[in-house]
Amino acid sequence: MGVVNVTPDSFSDGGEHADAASAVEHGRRLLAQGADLLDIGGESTRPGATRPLVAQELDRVVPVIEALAAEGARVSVDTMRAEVARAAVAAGASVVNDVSGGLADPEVLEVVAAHPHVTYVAMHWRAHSERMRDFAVYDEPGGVVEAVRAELAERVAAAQAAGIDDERLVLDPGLGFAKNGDHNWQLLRGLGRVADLGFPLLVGASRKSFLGALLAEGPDGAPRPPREREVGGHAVTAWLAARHPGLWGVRVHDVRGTRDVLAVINRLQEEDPA
Ligand code: PMM
Repeated sequence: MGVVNVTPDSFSDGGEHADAASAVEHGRRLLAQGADLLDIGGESTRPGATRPLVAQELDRVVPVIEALAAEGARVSVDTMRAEVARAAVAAGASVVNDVSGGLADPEVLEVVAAHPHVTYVAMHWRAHSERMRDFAVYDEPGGVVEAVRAELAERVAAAQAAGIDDERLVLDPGLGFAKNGDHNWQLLRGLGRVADLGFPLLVGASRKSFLGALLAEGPDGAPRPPREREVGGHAVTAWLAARHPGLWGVRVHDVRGTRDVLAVINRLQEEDPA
């Protein structure tokens, strides 16, 4: 899944593709590099971000989805809003990627239920970006892994209750969302517990700050800037692909590098000829 953020303020690529024409161009480039799916988003979920108006979000994503879907691309919309999900599906999106798993706007689940060809990605989330740091507390037994597993199971139940079939559900542990660096590493190590819920998984590690913190360098220990975290992200992809062969997807900025990683892992996993 290649990321196309049509936002002025995303932490990872903010402002790079803020107008429709450059976002469409970027989407085409990611497709040429081998993306199976393009994730189009109009709301930055960077920690501390304030939300765009619904009309702004619609203006950002709908023309980009329309253009790329018309060219045959498989498109996902990254939104927490029913109104945006509805317009995105009408414009040709076949995946709704809801980082709140239906918590921010429960009507999203109804929109997805009403369109039986649409896949729903439910991510683990606790609060909007401006407050999510306050929710990075996992004191229960089993820590972050068991909490994410249990809270995603609740989102599955909500999706099922709204009428979304299990075959259309994908779960995402939500790296960086109400999680500190240690939580992210623990979640990656414990992902098998989330996989045990029995749904395909999507993971978004690309350019996130836990990689920037790990790869900090220089005398002041400054975090590595987002665009220089790609190799770290690729290491996560390699590790996931080797340990979780049934992984549904990775949400990444560098599609070409990710394709290279997957080609190598897949080749290594081939049986030797007898
Ligand atoms: N991360 C971001 C945005 N959307 N969606 C899913 N399903 N999983 C993620 O981890 C995720 C997401 C934030 O990253 P960005 O600013 O690079 O888009």
